[in-house]
Amino acid sequence: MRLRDLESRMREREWFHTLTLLPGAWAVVRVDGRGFSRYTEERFDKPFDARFGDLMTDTARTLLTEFSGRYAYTESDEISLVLDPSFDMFGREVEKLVSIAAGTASAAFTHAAGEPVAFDARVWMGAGDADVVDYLSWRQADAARCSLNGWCYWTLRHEGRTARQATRQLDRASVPDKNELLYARGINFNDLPAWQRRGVGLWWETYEKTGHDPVRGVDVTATRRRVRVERELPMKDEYRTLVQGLITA
Ligand SMILES: Nc1nc2c(ncn2[C@@H]2O[C@H](COP(=O)(O)OP(=O)(O)O)[C@@H](O)[C@H]2O)c(=O)[nH]1
Ligand SMILES: [Mg+2]
Repeated sequence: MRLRDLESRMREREWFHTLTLLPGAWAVVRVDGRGFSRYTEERFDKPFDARFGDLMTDTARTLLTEFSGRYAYTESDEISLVLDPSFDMFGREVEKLVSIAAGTASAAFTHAAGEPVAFDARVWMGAGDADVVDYLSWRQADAARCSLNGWCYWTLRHEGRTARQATRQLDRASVPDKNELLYARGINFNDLPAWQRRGVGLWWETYEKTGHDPVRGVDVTATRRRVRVERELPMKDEYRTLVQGLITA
């Protein structure tokens, strides 16, 4: 068999290689920590741990930077990275995008935590900016739901309930019931830190940097960009307005 034939026959079986993001579509890559329920169990405070939150935020910052993303959002053990329609790294190949996103997140978190962890990655595509706003609202609603649930679950566990008892009690509870459960124990859910209830958003902002030009002997200002990390995100319609502005800017 000629080597050239073998080469092309083998290349053909890299079947998914031709799969690309739809031209002109918005995309979101979402990475999620693999087996983080077990990983976080003995290492971090339940339900929320500021150091864990910082590790996720730093990982989100790395993704935003490496992929020149438009916006990144993190809650719990997941990060959503918004890529605008003109994104053109790796020829928009899906295999490259998901593998490098998962690899980058895994490396960044592992490096900062000093212990190996892995993230998976998936791609979501949006037809327009309204779709992206819906996507981001969806993830923020998930953050709120998981946060309330997590607080209730760990409050019950810390009181001595078993995992099964706590889960069973919460299965039957409505959202007002859950708020009440916490309130009766002196916890006002709405007063808990915003990053725990609403997640954390990261985006690029520009700022003026003043420096001195020693040759001309004058002060000069230059426009630079940096990552803004917002731990006090608004919610619902206000959040939709914020992200709408960020992605259409
Ligand atoms: N201790 C702790 N755990 C967290 C924190 N944030 C997220 N987690 C846990 O991360 C897990 C994420 O859920 P999920 O992705 O469904 O579980 P997985 O499949 O085991 O990764 C949940 O069990 C959360 O309790 C945190 O701040 N502290
Ligand atoms: Mg996970």
